[in-house]
Amino acid sequence: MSEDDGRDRIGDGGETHQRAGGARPAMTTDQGAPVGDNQNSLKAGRRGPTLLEDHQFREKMFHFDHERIPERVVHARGYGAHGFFETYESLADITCADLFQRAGERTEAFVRFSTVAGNMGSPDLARDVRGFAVKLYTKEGNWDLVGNNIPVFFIQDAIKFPDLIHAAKQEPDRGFPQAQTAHNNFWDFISLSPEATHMVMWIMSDRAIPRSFRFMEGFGVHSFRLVDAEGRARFVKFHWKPKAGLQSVTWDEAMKINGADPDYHRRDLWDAIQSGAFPEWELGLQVFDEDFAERFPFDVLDATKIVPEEEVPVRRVGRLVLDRMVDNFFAETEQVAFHTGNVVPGIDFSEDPLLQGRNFSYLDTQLKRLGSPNFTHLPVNAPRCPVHNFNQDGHMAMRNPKGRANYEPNSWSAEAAGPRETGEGFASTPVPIAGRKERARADTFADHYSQARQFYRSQTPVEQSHITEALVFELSKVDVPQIRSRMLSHLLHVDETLADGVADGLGMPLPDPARPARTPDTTLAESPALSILRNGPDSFAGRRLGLLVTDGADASAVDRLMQAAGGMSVTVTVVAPRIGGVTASDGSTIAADEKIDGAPSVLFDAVAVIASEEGAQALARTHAGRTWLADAFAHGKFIYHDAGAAPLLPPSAIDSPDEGMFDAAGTAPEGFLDACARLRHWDRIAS
Ligand code: HDD
Repeated sequence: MSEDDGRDRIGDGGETHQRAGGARPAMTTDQGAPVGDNQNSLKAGRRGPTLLEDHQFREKMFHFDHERIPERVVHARGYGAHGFFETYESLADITCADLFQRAGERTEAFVRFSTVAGNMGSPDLARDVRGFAVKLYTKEGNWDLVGNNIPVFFIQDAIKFPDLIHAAKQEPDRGFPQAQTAHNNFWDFISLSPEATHMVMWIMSDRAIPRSFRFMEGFGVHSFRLVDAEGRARFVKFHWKPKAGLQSVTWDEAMKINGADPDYHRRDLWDAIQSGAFPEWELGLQVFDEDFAERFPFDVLDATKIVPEEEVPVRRVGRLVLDRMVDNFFAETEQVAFHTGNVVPGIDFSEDPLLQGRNFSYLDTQLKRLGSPNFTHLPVNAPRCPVHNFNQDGHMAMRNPKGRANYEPNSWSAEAAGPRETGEGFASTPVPIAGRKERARADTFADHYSQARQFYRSQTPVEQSHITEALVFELSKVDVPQIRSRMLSHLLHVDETLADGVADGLGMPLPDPARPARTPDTTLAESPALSILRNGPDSFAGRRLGLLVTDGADASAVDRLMQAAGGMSVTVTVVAPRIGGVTASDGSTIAADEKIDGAPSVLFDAVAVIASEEGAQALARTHAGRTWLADAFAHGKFIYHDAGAAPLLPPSAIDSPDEGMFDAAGTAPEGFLDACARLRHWDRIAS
């Protein structure tokens, strides 16, 4: 800063920073008055003090001081994008919902993905449920499908929700742990809530550590209703199926990714959309009638249960494409307000007590968070169809009724009278309801273990071992032995081998099994749809290859690999010892995207090393160099390397090379990338 004119300067040479002028609009205050100097407050003399009269400073600081709004009480950390939903074929036979009437119809969409427990600044790879909230701006109003990436929930009745969330978040006396369930309070609550056992299987599986939002499923969870033009209703469960297949990371990777890139999922979605690789999901419907609901051994109103896809197949009825990032994170992703109660004619609720409670909670929370009942006036929340009613006033009202009439009925002339009812809007399905007023749970909700067992037994052995390891990890952070033991007493009803494995991992004896509210059914058929590994991608497209290079690397080998990857829609990140890149064997420069210690191999789906022996030897003397391939090998990744890379290979890879290792001398890059579609060589790490 120079004393002579008080204007900001950069660089140590004292040169004035030349800001681009021309097309940039002139800066103004919020009142529109021009601002000539945005760097210096108004002072009495150059060395101050600052004058109270400085309205420009006062306005700027006032606005800054009020920038924050309360973060969401759950799902605080999220990331959103715009896109569209396209209907494949008319569904007029099952619903009169306008967006499903015409094949090819496109409906504008906004989606927000989130973690549940962590605060806004928590890392993306926490072991947690992911929110999958979709807003569809239909011609008959906004429909919000506020789902998760797991099709069941922890509790059956919304009255337990505050306790569940209190138990999952930081413990109140100490304010930690952040964004994790590995603590006493969570497992205390869970072990005292047997209804959570099915959900526990899901969150201890790799579903809770997805590789990307792009590679996870979404679920509406509850049974809803579809209603046709004649008023006939059928139950429906909603699914989002990622076209790119399912994929998760391993727990060791998750912990390391959280350090290396806490924004891993955000960055992934940003990169994909910005590069034009728009992620897609298909909307799937499981439609069933009252007869099926009666026959089905579980209550379809119980949100801790699924309807297996093998019993009611998922009909794919349209696709959701995310093709545009927000212009402003706060305005859109932070201010978007979802509400399960936002349904449109043709879609109705069921009596699920969890859904009923949600329908109350979401409006309430939006008022708290956004500060006014007028949050529907914000562009991201505003319907794209006309809105006419007599709701008025309130903070920040931008859409008040015009003219004299602000009530109904009125007898003003047609032009002045305002909107009228048509008799054709949303009609609740006239489900007959009878019963005594009581605080009770239906007997049909009493089976807490059968589907937990079905889920566990539907996993591949690798996935089963991950569930065991996750339970051991989490419960090892619980320092009250009785809580651990109580969890084991539930696991005994899920699967004895699982309970044995967890008890062994904890170094604890097995207790007696918990007394079940209903004897579990141990004969449920396995459901392959529940496994991630059985529902992986067809190709390596959309994935990221980490390519480590050193000085002296073979430029043509690098080029061949890059070409092959580009041809298969695989993104390559070039990692080098220095960000300035390396000098290849032919003297050319290979540009780097990342310096090695900022880009450990956990960030990539597969890795390759093209190096000179001297370059590799030098790198092997650093910690980042030594761990790069060692980690990739330990995580079961596919590895492509040339002869020069040898000093970087871990001893186990040299002693026992396996089918997940590809020597550039004997394999074309295309062959390696084809193999990568399997994502990992599980045999290497199967315990
Ligand atoms: Fe919820 C947010 C999904 C049960 C109360 N929920 C929220 C979000 C998602 C879900 C994805 C984030 C929306 C966004 O991105 O803005 N919630 C679920 C699912 C549930 C569920 C799939 C069970 C099937 N939720 C649930 C219950 C209650 C709530 C039982 C209360 C009775 N949820 C809320 C909330 C939140 C919320 C407090 C916090 C922020 C918000 O609504 O907008 O109202």
